[in-house]
Amino acid sequence: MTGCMTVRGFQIYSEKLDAETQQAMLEDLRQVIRQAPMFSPQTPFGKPMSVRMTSAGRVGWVSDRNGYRYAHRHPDGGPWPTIPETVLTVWRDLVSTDRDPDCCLINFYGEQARMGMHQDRDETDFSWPVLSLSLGDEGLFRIGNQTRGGKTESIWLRSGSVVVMGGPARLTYHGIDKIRFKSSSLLPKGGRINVTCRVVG
Ligand code: MD6
Ligand code: FE
Repeated sequence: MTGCMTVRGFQIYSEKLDAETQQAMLEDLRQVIRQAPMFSPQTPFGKPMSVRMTSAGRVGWVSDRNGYRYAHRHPDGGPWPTIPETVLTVWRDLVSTDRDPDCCLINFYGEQARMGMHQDRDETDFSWPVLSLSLGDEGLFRIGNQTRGGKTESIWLRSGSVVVMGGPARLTYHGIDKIRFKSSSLLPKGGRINVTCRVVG
């Protein structure tokens, strides 16, 4: 494991998870996806998002014509699976042993997927950081400011990279500009998985 660097208050651990841990986490996530299939959300404006997603935990993040929110059920009507132990282990190591996250959101990026600049602000409690885990192809992560616009800094997140977004950075704008398709061999068909854990409040 290499050290941690801080960019605009984001703590970035670029090789936090070793190959074995990544593989074990991937198997856990596949189990979650079998129970709660990935879906293609629409923005509140009716535009399809390019990432596919699902969740584990007490609540899951959903988006459709009714807006962005946390829901107690998958859009298909089923319950969300529990958060895998491999994910909780990282949360307990880097964030807290006092409280586990309420939601573990799983995003999948195919070759053309991206995520526009956004704040994570659908939670009611911003005192807890958001923990992000990346698996598979590299993603170009852009970090902005507390308000939309202004200068930004970008960093490639690799398979096994972990980011903690907390404290003054909790409401900083960020996004993924693109992925480097097939830069990793973890996912045989290519693509990138990002897992974010949150206390929703
Ligand atoms: C991604 N990540 O890496 C998108 N959010 O695919 C996020 O939106 C994110 O990395 C909150 C905290 C850390 C993150
Ligand atoms: Fe985010």
